[in-house]
Amino acid sequence: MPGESTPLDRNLRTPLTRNIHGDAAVSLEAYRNNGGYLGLQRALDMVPENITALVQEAGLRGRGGAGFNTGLKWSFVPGNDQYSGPRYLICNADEMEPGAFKDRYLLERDPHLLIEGMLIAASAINASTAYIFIRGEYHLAAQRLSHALEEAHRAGLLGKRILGRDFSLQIHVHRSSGNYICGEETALLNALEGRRAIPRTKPPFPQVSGLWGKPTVVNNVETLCNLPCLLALGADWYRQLGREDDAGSKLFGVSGRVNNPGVWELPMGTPVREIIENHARGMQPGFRLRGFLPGGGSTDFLAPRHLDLPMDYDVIGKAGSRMGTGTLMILDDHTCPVGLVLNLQRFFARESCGWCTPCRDGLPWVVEILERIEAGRGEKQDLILLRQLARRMAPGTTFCALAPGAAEPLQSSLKLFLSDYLAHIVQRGCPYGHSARPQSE
Ligand code: L3W
Repeated sequence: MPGESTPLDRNLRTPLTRNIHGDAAVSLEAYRNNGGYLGLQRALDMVPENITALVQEAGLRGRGGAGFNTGLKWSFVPGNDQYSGPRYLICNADEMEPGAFKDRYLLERDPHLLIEGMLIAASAINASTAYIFIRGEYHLAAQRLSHALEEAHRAGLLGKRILGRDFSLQIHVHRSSGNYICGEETALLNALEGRRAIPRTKPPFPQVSGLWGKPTVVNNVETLCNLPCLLALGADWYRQLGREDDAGSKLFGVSGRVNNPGVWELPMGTPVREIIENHARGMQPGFRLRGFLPGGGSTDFLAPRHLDLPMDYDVIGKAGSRMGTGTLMILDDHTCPVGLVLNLQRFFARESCGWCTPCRDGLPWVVEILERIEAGRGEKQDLILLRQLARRMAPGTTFCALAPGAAEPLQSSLKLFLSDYLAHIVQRGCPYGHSARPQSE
């Protein structure tokens, strides 16, 4: 039984990956033998409001990209004194941000960590039904999750009267049909209800009116995976894991021309340089770093002068970008920045749900202009047009963050790599020897 779990060590620095030692999924037995389900036991000894207060005090911020305080989000769900109907918990496992591969790591290798995290979150918001909305292409993760859910059911950790308490939870796995927009929380709700996946107006926020109009919390995989150890070891322990203002540890990833691309659990606030040099083992021989996207494809480029910044939500925000998913994409000196931005814009244009004009019409227009520039048919006027289009996709012009996110690498590349754009126009071709084929060819 979980009551027999070994207590967790307060010196633990890697609560997210402590069970992971290879490619295989951690079994329920191995999970329990390493302190699994102690966090749930602690949560079930608390009143729901106190779980929420503890998580808020710990400073856990949403790991999906926005960094909203998790406990604060839960606190908006109406309590039993205000509302007696159903409440829902949804795990957003629709990981599709370009360059992001952190949630898949947790889903495939330690599914019980997520299940325990969901049990804790559900007990805090009084939900008895939960969904894992998982990216359609994540076949192995869905298979391993389903197996882990069966194991948990058989062990009495899911279903009715969990651990003999007045708490029940069913978790359903919903496989997405595979569209980036489904990861936006309100489009996700529409998709789950069987509707067209378009974002809803906020407010009302899902915490008040979500799935089928009922109070709903949508949390990212990594966010939920933070909960078991946070509950077991407390808010003070959790806060001191971070090196700067932000609390906890974080999965940071690196892709690009580095020697060791991958994903690692490190203290929140680890400097960018340390992630790239110590963990990704630096740039490949003959390649120099020209810039990086700190948190996936929908963040602003930062420059080499930003390498000593800590990966901390507010610090990266003040530097003019966002920490987003914490998965860095590196631009090297042999890769055409215009081509890289074009590749990202093609993705965002293709994934637009078509609901808002700046996104539906603006993004294909951006793609057309970038293709022209990359193919050596661009004019200086095109740069003015690109800046105008980026401004028209600013936050507040659309229902969701897709187009504003797409505008970030575009606008920042026009500042940081302007000379590259100009070289394409003046030389009538890509200085890196790339040639952009229109998508239609
Ligand atoms: C109550 C308020 N709740 C905000 C809640 C809201 C949501 C969370 C974050 O986009 C970002 C986006 C992508 N009262 C509230 C409130 N909330 N204000 O807080 O909300 P928000 O609107 O700041 O962000 P969002 O629309 O959820 C998330 C960026 O993440 N991103 C994308 C990642 C993509 C994936 C993926 O593929 N799965 O992770 C990367 O940077 O651009 O900016 O729950 O309800 N006043």
